[in-house]
Amino acid sequence: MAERLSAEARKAALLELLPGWAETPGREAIARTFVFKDFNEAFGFMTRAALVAEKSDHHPEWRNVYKTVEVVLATHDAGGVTALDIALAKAMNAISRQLGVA
Ligand code: H2B
Repeated sequence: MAERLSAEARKAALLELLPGWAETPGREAIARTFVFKDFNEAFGFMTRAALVAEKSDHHPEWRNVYKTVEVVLATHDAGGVTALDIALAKAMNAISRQLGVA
């Protein structure tokens, strides 16, 4: 199983995920809100991210309202943030950039 990152390791990893990702207050998790052009792009992002998530057997907590997608990443089996969350966050950043989000 992936190792839960220490607070220091989490902070260091977050620096590589800028802009956008931050610690979730009161919980060992990281979060980012993506805002797209419209629902079509938001759902396109979710579709592509879902394929990455399923392939790696690591799944996001997320919520979509129209063109906004709120994502929280944590490794439930480990009770915190692991390299799996950092990898999924990086993949989501890359997908969002391809869709024109900074
Ligand atoms: N996703 C996330 N975010 N955390 C997990 O601990 C997790 C998961 N565990 N997806 C996986 C599925 C596990 O339940 C299966 C059995 O591999």
